[in-house]
Amino acid sequence: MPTTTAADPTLSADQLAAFRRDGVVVLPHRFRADEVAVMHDALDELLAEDVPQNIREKSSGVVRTAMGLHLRHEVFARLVHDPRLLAPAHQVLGPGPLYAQQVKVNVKEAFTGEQWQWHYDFATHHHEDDVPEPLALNLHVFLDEVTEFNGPLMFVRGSHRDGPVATSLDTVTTSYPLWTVGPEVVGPLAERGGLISPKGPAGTMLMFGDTIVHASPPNLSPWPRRIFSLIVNPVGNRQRSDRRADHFHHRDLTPLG
Ligand SMILES: O=C(O)CCC(=O)C(=O)O
Repeated sequence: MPTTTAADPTLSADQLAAFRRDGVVVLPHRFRADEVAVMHDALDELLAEDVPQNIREKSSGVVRTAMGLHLRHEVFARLVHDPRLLAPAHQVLGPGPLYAQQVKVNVKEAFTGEQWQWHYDFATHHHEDDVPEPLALNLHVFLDEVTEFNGPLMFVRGSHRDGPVATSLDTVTTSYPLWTVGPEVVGPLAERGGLISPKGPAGTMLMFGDTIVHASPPNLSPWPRRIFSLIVNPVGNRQRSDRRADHFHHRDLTPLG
């Protein structure tokens, strides 16, 4: 059944309150099924490419993350300007210019998709790219139905309000080095706030901030779980180090929208 797209892409007062309270807001039916199908086709083309922007799982060699997508396909070049993604981000960050910091799909293929350890995004943005403040927002769009079986994200509710917590660099567990948060920190935060694991049909959108602690388990199911992710950052909060490749943190600060 076709899904509907809200004419007004701004968040309601309740949705904004949920974002501020929990650190993540879930927006079902944000993109229509036909739009998601077009993204799927574009992604299939990109996943077939043998390029450094396609980062592969350590064990199986299948693509784990396909990056730099707005520079690789017109479908994603258009998507990063979509008001359904950007309007909620501007509600939180204000009207100032935002740039596309990172544009990717986390693939998590059936049977082989590996875990993402507990982390929050700002630890990487700060340690690797010298981003000054935890202002960036991560805007997800489910390209497949996300269920309890195919490796959904888990968020520690309210952990964004504790500010950046302690991290350490893990270069061993998966093919994607991450500044991770240890069990001694996650445990008490999760006991206090609980976990949220957003599920829903393809076309669902999530928005979460730079300091919320999150993770996802492996996908042992027979169903893939592909999620588009656009990280936006205010131009005034741009990176001060370019030591990572462009697809990890784009240098083009042209405002979106
Ligand atoms: O795709 C996942 O399961 C994890 C994604 C994630 O941690 C992120 O986008 O920051």
